[in-house]
Amino acid sequence: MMDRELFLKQVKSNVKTLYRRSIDEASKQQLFQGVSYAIKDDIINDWIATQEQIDKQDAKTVYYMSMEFLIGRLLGNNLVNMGAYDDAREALRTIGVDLNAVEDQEPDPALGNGGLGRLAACFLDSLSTLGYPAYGCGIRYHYGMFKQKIENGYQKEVPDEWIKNRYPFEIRRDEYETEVRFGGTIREENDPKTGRTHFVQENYASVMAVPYDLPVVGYGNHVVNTLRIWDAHAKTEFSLDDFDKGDYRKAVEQEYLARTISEVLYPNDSHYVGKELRLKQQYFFVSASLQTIIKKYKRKHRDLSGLPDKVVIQMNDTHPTITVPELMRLLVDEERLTWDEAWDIVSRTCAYTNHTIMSEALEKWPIDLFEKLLPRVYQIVQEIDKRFKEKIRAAFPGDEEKVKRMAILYDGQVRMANMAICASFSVNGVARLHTEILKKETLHDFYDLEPYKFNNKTNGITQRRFLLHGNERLATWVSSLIGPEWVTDLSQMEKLNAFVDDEDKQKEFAAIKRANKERLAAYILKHNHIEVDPNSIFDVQVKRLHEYKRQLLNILHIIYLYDQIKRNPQMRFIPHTFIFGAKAAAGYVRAKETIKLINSVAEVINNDPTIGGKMKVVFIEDYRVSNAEIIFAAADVSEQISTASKEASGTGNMKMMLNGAVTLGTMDGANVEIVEQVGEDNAFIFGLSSDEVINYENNGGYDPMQLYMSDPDIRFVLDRLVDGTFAHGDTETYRDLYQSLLYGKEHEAADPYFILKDFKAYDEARRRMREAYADRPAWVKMAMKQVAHVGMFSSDRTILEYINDIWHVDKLDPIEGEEER
Ligand code: NBG
Repeated sequence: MMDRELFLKQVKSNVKTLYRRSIDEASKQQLFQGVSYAIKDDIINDWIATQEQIDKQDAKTVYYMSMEFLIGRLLGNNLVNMGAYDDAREALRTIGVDLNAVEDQEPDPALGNGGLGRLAACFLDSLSTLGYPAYGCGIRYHYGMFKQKIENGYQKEVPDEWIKNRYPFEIRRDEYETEVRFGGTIREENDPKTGRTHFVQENYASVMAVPYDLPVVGYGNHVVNTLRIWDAHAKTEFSLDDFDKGDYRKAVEQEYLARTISEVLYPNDSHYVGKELRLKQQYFFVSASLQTIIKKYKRKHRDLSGLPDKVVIQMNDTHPTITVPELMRLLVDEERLTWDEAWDIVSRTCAYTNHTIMSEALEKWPIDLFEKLLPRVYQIVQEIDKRFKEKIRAAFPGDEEKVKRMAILYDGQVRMANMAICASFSVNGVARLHTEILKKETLHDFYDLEPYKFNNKTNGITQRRFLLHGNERLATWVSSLIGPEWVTDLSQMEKLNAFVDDEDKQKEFAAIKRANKERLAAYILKHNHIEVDPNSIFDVQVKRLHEYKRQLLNILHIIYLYDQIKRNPQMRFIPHTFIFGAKAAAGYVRAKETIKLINSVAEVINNDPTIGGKMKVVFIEDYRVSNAEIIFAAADVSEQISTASKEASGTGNMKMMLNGAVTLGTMDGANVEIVEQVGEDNAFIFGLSSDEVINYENNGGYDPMQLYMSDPDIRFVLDRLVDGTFAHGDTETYRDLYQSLLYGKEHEAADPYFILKDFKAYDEARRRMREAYADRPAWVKMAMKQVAHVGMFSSDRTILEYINDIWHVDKLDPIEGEEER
């Protein structure tokens, strides 16, 4: 319970000391800062208590290494988890301040692209809520994910300077500043103590890594873990020393390095770009984190062989895989362990999560670049590679093809996934189907060699943000029926099954959805100036824009439906609002063309008086965590239509389900498990199976041109791309999309994501969905069942599986709150 008087007093005093203003004079931003500092005070007390407890228990700790943490706004989330949201809102109301408006002042810390980064944030929330000691380790990008503006239908990227107004929840920890070294040369010298050769890096450029800590507040348990993000600083201001010695170039270089490393997040999702700066970012945050981990361990322990009992490092995709050789380097070069001693530690400490089978996302660094930037680390990679090849040869004598496929160094490249698997004691996929594909296809050789490493951890999401905070109406209603336990135990939701046939409850549920649809309609009216009908079906596809996610299939089908309505004005058709939200990587041309197409189709349809408002198409600008919460709460239909086998898991699918949206999708990623939970009758499934897709990919046999020739509907839709209908008469705007579906390119098959192949099945599924929606009570019941069966998709469940199967860390003893302390 919060002392409201005291809270208001603090807010007032903060505004006064920070800005020399009274509450009445304060701007909204100043109020946001004042309120945030007021609750930060409480957070810090719990934060200190938690860290003391970890220390006292000498508890084994999880280090979640990730280049991305898409945490989203913290004020509301922290208040919710501290159980202080209602009190804060009421207190502020008494002085005429609306908490929602204050929350809206917070920049959305977008230190991630999409699912992978958001998953990391959900995991931290669950770790704190479940009471396990953990650190998130990442980068303090000065510019996070860009802000998206739509101009003339095209995406425009605008820099997102999230720390411009100072970010109230972070704390700079100068005392943990750490040096990270790049480049230079390696000198070998004899170590008289051990008689072994010792390696010394010289003439390097160094950067200082300065950590900023963000609190990760657990729900109702006073546990506060740390998200530590590293910022790069120049070693000395412009080093006069070097300047005097005539090493002007190096001094400039170090200064430049420091300014660029933590500057900006690469805006690619499931698609890697082999830029040198990205490798620098990876080494930068990994080296700084590892150095601190070892220092911390050594405060209590002398024998490094015990490290795996106190530390477990989870590598979030291959991005932090440099952990493997860097930890070897620290143990061998700095701590003077033998290779075998060091390898034993590394391979009992590191675990790896794979998040995609898409080949363009697999990181491979050119050897020359790698060696030049990290000369000593490269020597270590060579040794790891050599020993790994010996191991493969011993297991599969004579199979040199296998050795080539599995090697870490091959064809002038360092293959990061191979190194991650070779060194990790655990390799996991993120949904059952995904893990099976890894074992059978993508990573089959590795599975053959060490099957015991492989395991599945189906993703999850935090219900604290995506229901309790994002959909207050539904959250309150659920608690009134089954009590509040679902907040920390989502399996409780199954109790809702007792109410799905209750007509009164159905009505209440429908009214809540309706109110949330009105909230989204208001948002759309304000931001898009489009009026949408809350009685219409809200059919939603929000996620990163990627060809494999097939937003193109969705919009092509909308073109088809639009034509149907125009041709048959009397056709019975429930008003339908198609809602998109998606950012495209800045350099991803085809993704950007798709955004333009969606906006152009929207413009034509929304302004066509002849269809009587039966259809509306809305592209929500700048899709991000904060507006996602509003969108999920209002969704009727959850579009999860990726080409089967391509979406490793998906997590938007779970967030929609949690908010009572029905899945319309392919048997891909976690959709498979969603359908299993909710039952086939309560989802609309269509399209090729992953086996069929993989079979076509391996053996050929799919010819989109033949579909185009034989199916008039498909031909009709495709021709609209190049007849100017959606481009003010211009026939070239969408030529590339058209070509990609029918002809492909030199190294690219035509329609590689099987859009035309699945078109008819998609049409059929959408028809079934519309018919189901027409039966209102049946639909509401189906929507209620989504919530009732969402239990397993909490990230709490996922984290408990990581703990039991991979991490083996113990829960902290209870942390006492301020009153008890
Ligand atoms: C993404 C997958 C998603 C998955 C998230 C989180 C990458 C590399 N992968 O399907 O595409 O839900 O990871 O696991 O971003």
